[in-house]
Amino acid sequence: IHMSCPGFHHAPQHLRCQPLSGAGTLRWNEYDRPEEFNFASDVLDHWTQMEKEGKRSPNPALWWVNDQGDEVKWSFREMTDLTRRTANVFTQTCGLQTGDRLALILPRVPEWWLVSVGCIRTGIIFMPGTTQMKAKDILYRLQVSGAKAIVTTDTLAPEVESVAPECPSLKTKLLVSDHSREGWLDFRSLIKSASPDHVCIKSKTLDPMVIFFTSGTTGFPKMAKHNHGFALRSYFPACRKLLQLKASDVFWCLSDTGWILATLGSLLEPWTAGSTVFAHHLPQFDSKVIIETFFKYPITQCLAAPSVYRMILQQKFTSLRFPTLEHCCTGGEALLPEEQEQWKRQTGILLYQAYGQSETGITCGTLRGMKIKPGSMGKAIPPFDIQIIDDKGNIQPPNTEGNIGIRIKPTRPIGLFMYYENNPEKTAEVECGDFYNTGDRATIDEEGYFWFLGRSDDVINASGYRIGPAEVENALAEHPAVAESAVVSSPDPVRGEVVKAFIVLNPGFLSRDQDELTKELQQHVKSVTAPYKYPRKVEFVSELPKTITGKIKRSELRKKEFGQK
Ligand code: BCO
Repeated sequence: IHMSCPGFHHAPQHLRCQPLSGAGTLRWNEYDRPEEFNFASDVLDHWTQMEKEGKRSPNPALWWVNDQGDEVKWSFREMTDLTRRTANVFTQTCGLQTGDRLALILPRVPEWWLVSVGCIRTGIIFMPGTTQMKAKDILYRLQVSGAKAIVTTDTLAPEVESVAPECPSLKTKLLVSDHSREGWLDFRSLIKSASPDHVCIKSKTLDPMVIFFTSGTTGFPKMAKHNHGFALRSYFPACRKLLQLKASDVFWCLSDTGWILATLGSLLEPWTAGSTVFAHHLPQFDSKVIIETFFKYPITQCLAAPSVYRMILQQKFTSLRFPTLEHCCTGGEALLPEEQEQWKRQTGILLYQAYGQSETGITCGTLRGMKIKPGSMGKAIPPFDIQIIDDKGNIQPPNTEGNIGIRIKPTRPIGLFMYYENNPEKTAEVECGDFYNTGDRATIDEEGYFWFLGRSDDVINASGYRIGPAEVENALAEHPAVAESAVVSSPDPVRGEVVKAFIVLNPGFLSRDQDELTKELQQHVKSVTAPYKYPRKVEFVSELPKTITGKIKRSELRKKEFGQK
C-alpha cells in the first residue's frame, strides 16, 4: 500500500513488502510492529486514492440492500467523505474525545459502517452490541464501560431512555432514524450538515480501538479490549491468505453487527483488500431470503456461522448452485464433516472453516486453496503461535487433548486483545505460562491442523453465540416460578448446541401445566435479556446435582445431555 517498509524488521527479507493485488505494495507483514496504524487513513483512504487515480474498478465499497428494494451503493470516496463527516459530528457536535467510549447498537444499516470508521478516525473506542439487547443488558454495558455516547435506532430508544438516568457518564444519545425524537441528536441530519474535512488521528498501533463484550461461566460479560493492531492484523499477508479477497470481490458476512465476526467480515477484511462489502438489512433471519439474495446479487464470497449454512441446506430449493459464489468460510461454532460434504454436494463449493473468539479474532483456519481436512478448523495463522497446552502452559504433543493456547510471551502478538477492561483478575486467569488460554479444548495433528473438542468451562456455544449460563440463570431467577436453575448446553442438529435449563419449581407452581409454563419461562427470558439466550429446552426437576459445598454440578448435567458418563 505504501512504498516503504518501516517498522521492526524481524522477518526474512523475502517476506517483506509483498504485493497486494492491484494496489501497490503492502507496507507491513506479520512480523512487523509499526508504531502507528489507523484503518481509516492507512486502508480506507488508500482505496479512495486508488479510486481517484482510476486504479480500482468502480465497484462500490459498500452495497447495502433491504427487502423493500432499497439499495445504497457508496464508493470508497463517499465512505471517506461520510466517515470524516461522522468524525466531525462526534468531536465537534458531541464533544467526544479520543479514548471516550461509544456504544454502537445498530442493526445492519449503512450508518453502522459510518459510526465504526468515524470512531476509528477519532480514536473514540466503539463497543458494538447486538440489537437483541434489552434495557438491562444496555444498562450493564453503559455503566461498566462508562460510555459517553450511544448510537441506536427507534426500536431501542425507549429501552435506552428507561436506563439513561442510571448512567451518569452518558452525555450523548444519537438516533439513526428518519424521525426526530426528544432528547436525541439526529444522526442523519447532522451528517448532512457536517464538514467533510477532518484530519484522522495518528493512532499508535497499541492504542485502544474497540471493545467486544464476551460471556464467561460466571458473572456478567467481560470487556475484551482491542487496539488498532486488531485492524492491522487483517492487513498482514498471512491473514490475507485466509480468504484471498481481491478488489473485484463482493463479500457478504452474515454475522450480526454486534459480534467481532461482523467487524472482521463486514469491515476490516473486505476493505483491506479493496473488495465490495455486501450487506442485507435482514432484520429477521430468513434462509429463504438469503438464498434468493445469492441468486440475485453478484456475491463472490461469503462468511457466516455454521448454523446459517445448516439452515440454508434445510431449505428445499430446486438448486443451491449460486451463479457467482466462489468461496465460503465459516466460524463461530463447530462444524461436522458431513455438513461440509453436504454443502459441497449441494452448492458445488467447498466450505472452509476458521476459528476465533472475541478475544482473538480469527486465529486459525483452512486457508483458501489449502487441503481441507473435514471437521478440522485448519492451521494457525501467523503472527499467532498456537499450541495445545496443559493447565500449566506446557505444550502437548500431537493428538493429545488440551487447551488451545496462543503464545503471549515474550511478545504479545498483534491482533490479540489487550486485556479485559477493569478486570485484572480475569485477565490473569486466562494467562497460562507463556500462553493466553482460550478455554477451548482441542487437539493438533502432525500436520498442524487443529481439531475442536469443546469448552473447558460451562460456557455454551449455541448457533455461534457464546452464552454464559449465569446470565440465563439470573434471568430465570427473576420469575416467581423458579426456585433455582442450572443452565447447560445440549446438542441440537441445526444449531449445534442450544441452551437447556434444568429448573426446580417453587411449590406454588408444581401443579401448573408444564408445556405452558415452559413457554412462559422462555418468553420471560426473552423479555429480560437478549432473546438469543433463551432456553430452547427446559426440564423440570425436583433437585439439582450439587457438590458438598452446595455448588451446582453443571458439568454432570451437560455430560448427560451429550450422552457421556
Ligand atoms: O427461534 P425463536 O423464534 O423462538 O427466537 C429467536 C428470535 O425469533 C427471537 N428474537 C430475535 N430478536 C428478537 C427476538 N425476540 C424478541 N425480540 C427481539 N428483538 O429470539 C430468538 C433469537 O435467537 P437467534 O438469534 O439464534 O435466532 P434465529 O433467528 O434463529 O437465527 C439463527 C442464526 C443462525 C442466524 C443466529 O443464531 C446467528 O446469527 N448465529 C451466528 C452468531 C454469530 O455470528 N456468531 C459469531 C460470533 S463471533 C465469533 O465467534 C468469533 C469468530 C472470530
